[in-house]
Formats: sequence, structure tokens, C-alpha cells
Amino acid sequence: MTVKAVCVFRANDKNVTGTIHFTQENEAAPVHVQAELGGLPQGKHGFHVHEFGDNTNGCLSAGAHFNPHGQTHGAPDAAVRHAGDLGNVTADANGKATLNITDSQIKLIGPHSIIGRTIVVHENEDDLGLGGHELSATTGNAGGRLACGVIGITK
Ligand SMILES: [Cu+2]
Ligand SMILES: [Zn+2]
Repeated sequence: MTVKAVCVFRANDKNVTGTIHFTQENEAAPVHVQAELGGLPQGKHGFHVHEFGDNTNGCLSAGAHFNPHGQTHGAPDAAVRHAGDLGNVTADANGKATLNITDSQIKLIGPHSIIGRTIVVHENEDDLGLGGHELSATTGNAGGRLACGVIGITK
């Protein structure tokens, strides 16, 4: 019954690497997300599920934030957010970032599953919708896409 998924960032032109594991124990359970990333500039970087598992034109083809409920952008703990809004990862001086969270809006089971969609890590910090920039309500003004990978089923 437990569904597991994984997303891998292979070293790309930006040299960002990483693995993100997802686990959901049943349809009603939250999803556990465990990420280990490397090669990032020190500091915070927006971290989202984007709607398409399409890499034809690199990370740009992943489209916008996964947003099946037609909401505005927000923090992972906000009532109003895109389902794909997982906030930020924070890279240390060695470029390493880890994330260990549970999230109730992303799913591995059911019609709004994120399997087959894309994880993107961004150049800049996600302002969680609060930055007052024209892009705050759609992207958190997180800037360009440093790395991305499609979320696939694993055992
Ligand atoms: Cu994003
Ligand atoms: Zn968003």
C-alpha cells in the first residue's frame, strides 16, 4: 500500500546534484520528503513541484508550479498555496542542502499525484508569496531554474 517515489538531479550545466525520496503510506497519509542536494550556491533556494514531467527544453518545459486547486503561491505551511509549494532548501558553505519534511498537499496516490511531474530547485530564495514583487504570488520570485528532475515510481 505504501507508495514510494524518487527524483534524481544528475550533474547538469550548473553542477547541481541530488536525490529526493518521497513516501506515502496510504491515501490519507501525508507525504514524507527527504532530500539531499549538492553543488548549490550557499543560501536559500526555492524548491517546488512543477506541473509537467517534460524536459524537452530543459527545466523550462516543466511548466508552472503544480496547482490543481487554482490557488496563489504560498509557504508550505500556509492555508493558501500551490500544492507544489515546498518552500526553500538551504545550502551550507559546502553547497549541501538537506530537507526532511512531511507535507499534506502533495500526494503520491490519487488524481493529484505528483508522480510524473518535476522537482525544480531555483537560483534564488522563494519569498513564500510575501515579498511584494509582482512574481511573489505566482513563483515566489525564486528566479531561474538551477536543476530539475522527474519524479518516478520506485520500490
Ligand atoms: Cu519552482
Ligand atoms: Zn507556487
